[in-house]
Amino acid sequence: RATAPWWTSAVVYQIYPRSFADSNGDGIGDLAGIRSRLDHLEELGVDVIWLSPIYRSPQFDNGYDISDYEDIDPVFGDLAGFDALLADLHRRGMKLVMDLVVNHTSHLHPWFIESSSSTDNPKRDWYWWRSPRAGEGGPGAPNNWRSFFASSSWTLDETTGEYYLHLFAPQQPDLNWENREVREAVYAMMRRWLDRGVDGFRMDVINFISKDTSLPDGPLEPGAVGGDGSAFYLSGPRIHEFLQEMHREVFAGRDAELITVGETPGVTLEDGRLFTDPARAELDMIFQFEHVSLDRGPGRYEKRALSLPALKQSLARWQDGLGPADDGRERGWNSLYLNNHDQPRLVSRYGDDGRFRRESATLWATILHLHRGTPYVYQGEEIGMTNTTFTAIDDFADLEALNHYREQVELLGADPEAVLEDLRALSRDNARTPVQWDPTEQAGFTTGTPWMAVNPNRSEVNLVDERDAPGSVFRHYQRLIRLRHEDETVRLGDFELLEAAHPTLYAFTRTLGGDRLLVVGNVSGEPLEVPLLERWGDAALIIGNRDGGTGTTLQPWEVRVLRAG
Ligand code: ISL
Ligand code: CA
Repeated sequence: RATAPWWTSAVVYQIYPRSFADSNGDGIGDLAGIRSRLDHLEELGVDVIWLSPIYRSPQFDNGYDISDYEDIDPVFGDLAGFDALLADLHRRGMKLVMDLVVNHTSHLHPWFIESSSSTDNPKRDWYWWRSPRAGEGGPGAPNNWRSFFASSSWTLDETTGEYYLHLFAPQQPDLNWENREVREAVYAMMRRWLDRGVDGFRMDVINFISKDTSLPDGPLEPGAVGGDGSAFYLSGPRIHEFLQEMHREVFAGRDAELITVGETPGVTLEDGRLFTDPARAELDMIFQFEHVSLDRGPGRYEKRALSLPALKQSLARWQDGLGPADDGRERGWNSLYLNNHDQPRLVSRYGDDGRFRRESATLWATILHLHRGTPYVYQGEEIGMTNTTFTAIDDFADLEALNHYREQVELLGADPEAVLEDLRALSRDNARTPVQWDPTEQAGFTTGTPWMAVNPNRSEVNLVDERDAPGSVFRHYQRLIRLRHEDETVRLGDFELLEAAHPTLYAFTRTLGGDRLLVVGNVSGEPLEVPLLERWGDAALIIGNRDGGTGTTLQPWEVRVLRAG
């Protein structure tokens, strides 16, 4: 276990550059803004910074639609500014991970422009082109797949009269990974970024890159537009072959210092193991989505009450499934997250963002960081930022939200107010409001007009006030990060869930050799009697979030981490 990779004790911090810090007053966060806030990241104590995409992009999906992989978008800065940021981070002992979006490009990438120019263009096969299919109302899309961000996964290109595939927006055509030249171009681009000094990649929807080439219709879902094609592209036929090839071509010989994390929506535990088993040389770890799907219906924005037992048991199953074998050999590794740029704020979603904001934010942070895996902190999470206030549809910026609203209201005749209500709870825009650095009008994010309105609660929720308040969320994250660095049991101890069916108690142990930690959290706004604490009477409190922290009663949203005496 002494040989466990460096990232088993690391904490990653995700920056969504657009909303982090704006240096030039145009209202959009940028690289120079990030450079001006490195003291904060260093003080927090994180090891790795993951930057959401900063490459050249027309920004239909805030950079997840790349038109030039080799350059920085002018809205964020330039390559010299990037090199300066990278050097600053390295000087401070932090690593930098780039977002890698290679399931699709922008429709304005030269590859796609060439590919669409004629049916015999040499790059025609770099994307998924198909001729129209005969149907009742005349020729139409080649299959029935619905897209994540639009009704159909297919858009007709007038120039050649064929359709191209896009699992996301029409401005995000899918690359054809069956084509060897595509794969080689991607690997060469990745090598150039590594040569430039970056320390790894977070790979966007990487489990979607291999598709069943016959592209069959998917099952129809009640209430949804189109069919569900996921069975034909989730962990598709050649996915493991492609990732092993990428590993050989890009990472072999230098992977010990790097970190790779795959974003893998819809991944099963079985596939998760295949992706992260070190013996297979694919990825270091993955983001799975099971735990963040439990409070949603089958529809993307259908809010459902969360069952705590379901959440605990789900995470525990992944702890076990990607945990060490009986002989101690690592079989995989978990990424630990509750927030990112696609998820609503955790304190609003799983806690109480009113009266118990600090308590519930620190409770969830403690529970997550005490699991086995690599924790990810999303910007603003470390100060307990909350969901924002959306009055009307114009307050949303995300194309996923806007397209959903249009589809529901205009196409399906849904009640606009009901659709807005769903978006308020689950929209990705909740995560994308500017970081609240201070209590001033634009929260210290910009001197201009921010691209997205600052959350109106900036005068109560901001870094300046958070740093030194009693029960500070920021100070709590600092302590949790330090704990992971220093404590071998937090890093590598075996995980065991206790009281799996209890509706409001979150309890588990971590055990390494003779050392044992107990984590108990009260996931409710009422005091909770916890009889199992009687057996831990002489244990030492390692970290907690409420004064007192003794006895067998947990206060509302109280969490304790105890070390057996
Ligand atoms: O955000 C979602 C709802 O949970 C998902 O539908 C999301 O689109 C999916 O997880 C893929 O996300 C990634 O790829 C998208 C991009 O818009 C997201 O920001 C990115 O994280 C397309 O590149
Ligand atoms: Ca700017």
